[in-house]
Amino acid sequence: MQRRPAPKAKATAEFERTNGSGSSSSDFTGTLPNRTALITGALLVVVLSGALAIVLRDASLLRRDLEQLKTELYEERAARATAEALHAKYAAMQPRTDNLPWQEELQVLRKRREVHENSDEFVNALFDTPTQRFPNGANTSAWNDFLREHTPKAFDAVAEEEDAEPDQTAPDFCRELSGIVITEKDLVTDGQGLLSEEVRARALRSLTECGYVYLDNIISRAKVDEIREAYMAFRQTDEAKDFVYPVQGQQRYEHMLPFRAPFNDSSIYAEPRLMQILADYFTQEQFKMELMTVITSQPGSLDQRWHQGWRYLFHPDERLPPYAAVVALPLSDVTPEMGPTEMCPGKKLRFYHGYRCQDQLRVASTAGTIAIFDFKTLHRGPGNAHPSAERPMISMVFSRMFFMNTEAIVNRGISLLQTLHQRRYLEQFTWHPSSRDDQFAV
Ligand SMILES: O=C(O)CCC(=O)C(=O)O
Repeated sequence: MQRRPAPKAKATAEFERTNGSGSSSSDFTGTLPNRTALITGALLVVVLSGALAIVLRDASLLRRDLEQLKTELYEERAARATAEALHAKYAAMQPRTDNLPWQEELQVLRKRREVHENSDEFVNALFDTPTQRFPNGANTSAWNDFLREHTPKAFDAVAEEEDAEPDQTAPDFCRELSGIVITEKDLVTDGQGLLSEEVRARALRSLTECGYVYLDNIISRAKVDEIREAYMAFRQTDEAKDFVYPVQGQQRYEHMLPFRAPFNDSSIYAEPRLMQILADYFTQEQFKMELMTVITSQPGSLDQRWHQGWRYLFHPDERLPPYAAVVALPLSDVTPEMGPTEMCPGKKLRFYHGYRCQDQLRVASTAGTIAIFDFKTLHRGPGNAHPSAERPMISMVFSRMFFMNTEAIVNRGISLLQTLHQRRYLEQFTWHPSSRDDQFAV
């Protein structure tokens, strides 16, 4: 019986022939397609592996790009959501009020001055004394008269007496309540809402010569209570973080107030009697509210450094008419131990950098009483020694239109939102023209 080779043995025999160990050439020719197939297969494997590697690499790059795009999209959406939220807040802000009555009055005076300064009478007078006038010279006598009238007389005395002791420059009435407080009775107005000439003159004298004046209970207690409660609630909110304003000293904090009720109530920032006194102080020129914040000194806070609102505009010895003033309105009764703002009488004449006041004045007051002090007045917030009561106080800076504390806006971490609110407050103090001609009048 013949034995048939097992298939596996045949495959072995064919393999041997293919490798040259067999005897017949016809066998060799018969194995060629298998060899090509193998080479082709190998090549195919190489090509496919290469292609696969490229595909995998591209896929990985695409995945990376996709992740990056997702991140960018996420960031873009987050930025847009923030911008939309800010915009919604801005859009929800109340619009400006129309021109307030006292602005109209100032505008009438301004127009009258313009007409006068464009008149032949005025222009001719300029050339009456050719040697002293443009283009040959300058006559500053009118300016000197203006300075004499609107800056303290004591300034002259200090300048003339080299050894003069600065503390002696403030007149005695600057330390007496009767000299520096305009009482509730004095604050009663006539039928047209005007203070008496005598009261205005007294307020002006105190501001000019002492550097401060107090308006007793000028804002109602009910209004003060409303603002205080709204402020206490506001400062607990997340939104309040955007309104934090830097303040000197520990255990004090300060917030700007958003332009919305009840904070933007014009019966506070544009109280008509306050506006009259400020207009007198700013020589009937246009002015605005530059900043409105609440400064709170907590129990246990310490004295601030003595300081001024601003050091000087051009030169430490400059003599300037008033250009800015602070209006402080505590939102509670303030006892002496709670630290009412301390003033240094008469220290508005020069810029006493690093000066320490020996002669300070501390006026306790009831809620609703306002203190006005010149921006140059040396002052400080004393520590609050009360065991439990905070002393929150609205602080408003009023200034002539040209003055803007841009450093405070740009460098003190003021958010865009705050500046937008600030702008809304500024708008209230700008006379709004209704015609193109008025818009471009210079
Ligand atoms: O807190 C005060 O009484 C005055 C605060 C003050 O003058 C300031 O922070 O600049």
